[in-house]
Formats: sequence, structure tokens, C-alpha cells
Amino acid sequence: MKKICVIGLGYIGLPTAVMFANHGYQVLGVDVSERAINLLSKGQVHIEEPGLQGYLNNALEQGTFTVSTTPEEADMFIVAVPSPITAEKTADMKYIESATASIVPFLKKGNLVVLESTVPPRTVMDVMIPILEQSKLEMGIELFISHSPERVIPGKVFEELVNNSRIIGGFNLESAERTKEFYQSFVKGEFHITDVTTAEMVKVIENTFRDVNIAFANELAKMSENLGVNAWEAISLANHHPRVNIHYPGPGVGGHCIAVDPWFLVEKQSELAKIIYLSRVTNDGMPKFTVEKILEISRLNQIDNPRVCVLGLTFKANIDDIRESPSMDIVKQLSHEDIDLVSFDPHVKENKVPSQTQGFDEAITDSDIVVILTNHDYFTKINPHNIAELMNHPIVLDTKNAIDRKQWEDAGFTVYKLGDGKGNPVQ
Ligand code: SAJ
Repeated sequence: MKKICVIGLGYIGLPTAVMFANHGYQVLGVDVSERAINLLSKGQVHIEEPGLQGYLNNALEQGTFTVSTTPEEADMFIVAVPSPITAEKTADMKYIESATASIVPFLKKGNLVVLESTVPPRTVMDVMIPILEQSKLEMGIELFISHSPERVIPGKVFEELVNNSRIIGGFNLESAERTKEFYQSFVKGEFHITDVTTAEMVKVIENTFRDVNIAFANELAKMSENLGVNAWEAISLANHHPRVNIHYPGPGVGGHCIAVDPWFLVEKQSELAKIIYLSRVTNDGMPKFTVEKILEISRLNQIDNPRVCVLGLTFKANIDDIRESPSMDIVKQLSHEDIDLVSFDPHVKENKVPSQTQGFDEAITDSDIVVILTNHDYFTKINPHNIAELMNHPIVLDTKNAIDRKQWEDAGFTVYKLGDGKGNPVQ
């Protein structure tokens, strides 16, 4: 049985590792976090992802998955570590560098190294190859290297791991073909083979496309409020055109991918990446826009010192991930205002901010304004009649078009929606 060593057991590395362990490979999962390794060795997952526990249980039962804080010899090494940005919005390569260096002592002739992390174009050639050359193996002949970027969406990781098409950028053709051989054990989508730097570019521009498109939607939302138009309706009608696909507005763009990757392009060529830069700034400005809206609503309704109940702390619906979440930014900004703040998220089981509570009723009770920041199913299913009576003032600001305006108005609520100029008194 061939052996795979996966470096980094986060949101991508762990699902990928257990997937291979369920498809005919012996897998060693490596992470620097002792907490993650301890939990996993007891069969417990440290991240929330539908299906993950089942795949892990199965691999552990079959004995095809083990974990450690240090790598071992293997046939293939997968690097799936974070590639965040610094405060100066430049790529922080330290995890890629240390993960690559950590496998060098274990590399043998015929091995394959695959980078899955999203990185600035040229990282494999300029950062990884010089480190891998320390193995004294000849690149592309004795050691094979490729970049096969992960493209799965949190919440649907296992479905997308199997069904999405897969880009493989090889150092040379043989590297790409060897990579395909491993992944085709479970990938049903098409394989597209290219060179490493193009593969890096493809991954980064996919997320940048989404960021630019969301920035466009956010701009439309602000304009729609002034024009007496409901942006959500306008965008969905425009999307009936066969060649239009506008994304949706919201309180900001979060996560460790879309809010990060466009900077990899801006950093390299800021004089050229103008639309990309402006989109980042537009999306990063949405938390402030949302906070100003909340303050304006309390002024309009003449509520001094309002009790504001924020619903949703994760960066998007039905996941537990709060990384780069616009909600966290909004909560932080609100904590500096003259308001009584309470926050709740059914997916975030440990309190992450002082305002957070684990009880929904406790969060809602006596509040003046409820602000929906994440469209968790939990929130879209709220019966407004049940909560109206718990509140001081039944006012709601919906930033994700998560609730039905009429249903909430019938329950006595004053309803504000981000991007909805119709029936929106904030004009
Ligand atoms: N968002 C909007 N409006 C929209 C869509 C999203 O405001 O119309 C916001 C979300 O609320 C969230 C953020 O954007 O805060 C990002 O969410 P997302 O669902 O668009 O993307 P991620 O970050 O979960 O996953 C993306 C995916 N990339 C693309 O769809 C091109 C995924 O396929 C990648 O694998 C992932 O980035 C990654 O790891 O790079």
C-alpha cells in the first residue's frame, strides 16, 4: 500500500487526508498543533465539516490513518498549510517554508511533493524548489513536484473533493501525471493539466473573480438604497440573463481565501491590479457601513443606548469558522459605541468575544435591534412572532436577505435590509 504524508491538518488537509485513507492509501497526518493531534488520535475532529467524523472513524477502524507532529518517509507528501497575509497585506510564506523544510530529511528518489495551499503565483518555483533542492535530488527526474490547489467550499468539502474538476500544475509533465494517479482514486471530476505557475494563478484568480464580483454587488446595494430599489431583487432578475452572474451583497467578505488571495496579486503588481485593489477596499469597508447603518437605525427610532443583538459570528452560513469574519469586525467596532451589545451564534460553541452568549432567548430578550449577519439555517427559520414579544423594540436589520420582510412585518417588526431601498426608511 502506498503511503501519503499530509502536512497540515486544517480545513483542507484533514478532509483530504481522511479521503485518501478511505481510498486505498496509508496516510500519516502531520500537524504542529499538539491539541489537534491529541484529539485526532482519540478519534475526535477539531473542525466542523459534514461527513468528516464518518470518514475519520472509518479510516481509524481500517488502520489506514495515523497522526503525528513530525513527518515520516512516504511516497507522496501533500503540503496543506495556511498561507495568510501579514498586517501589510503581503503573503506570509513562513508556514509553506517550514512545512517544505520539514519534509526534506525524509525525501527519497521517486517521491512526489504536492502543494495544495493557495499561494502567490511563482511560490513553487521561487520558494519551494530552492528548499526541496537541499534534498540533493534532481527536480522533475528524481523528485516530482506539482501544485494541485484545493478548490472546495467549507460546508460541502467532501462533495466537492469528489466532484469538482482538479487543476494539476506540474513542474514537468511526469510530475503532473504522477499527481493525477493519486488523486484519481477518489476524484470524479475532470483533471486539467498545466504548469505550476499557471495552476497557482488559476486558483488565485478564481477567488479574486468572486471578490471583485461581490464588491460590485456591495456597490449596487449601497446605490439601490438611495434609488428606492431592492438590490437583491434587481440582482436576481439580472441573473436571469444567460450571460450575467452577479454575486450578492453582505456585511463583508470573510474566510481565509476570498478576503486574502486577491492581495497576492496586488502585492506583486499594485500598479496594475487596480480593480482588484478597489474591490478589496470596498469589501473590507462593509463592516463599517453595517455599523453605521445600525447606529442610524437607533437614531431614526430614537433609541438611546440601544441593546443590539448580533446574530451570526462565522464568516458564512452553517459553518463554525470565524476566521476573517466580518461579524467579528462588526462586533469589535460596535463594542466601542454607546450600545449594550450581545451576540449569538449556534455554531460557535465557545465564547470568542465578551458580548457572546450561548443562549438564543437570552440574546434576544430585551434587545432593541436584532442584526442578522450570517444566514445560518437556524436564523432563517426563526419565527418572528416568538421573538417579537421578548424584545424591547421589535426592529431587525437583515444584512443577508435571510428573512421574509412580510412575515416579520406581520409579526410587528420594523424591517431594514442592507441593499433594500424599498420600504427601507434609511434613505
Ligand atoms: N459572500 C458574499 N456574497 C456572495 C457570496 C459570498 O458576500 O454572493 C461572502 C460570504 O458571506 C463569505 C465570503 O464571501 O463571507 C466568502 O464565502 P464563499 O462562500 O464565497 O467562499 P469560501 O471562502 O468559503 O470558499 C472559496 C471558494 N472559492 C470560489 O468559490 C471561487 C472555494 O471554492 C475555495 O476552495 C475557497 O475559497 C478556498 O479555499 O480558496
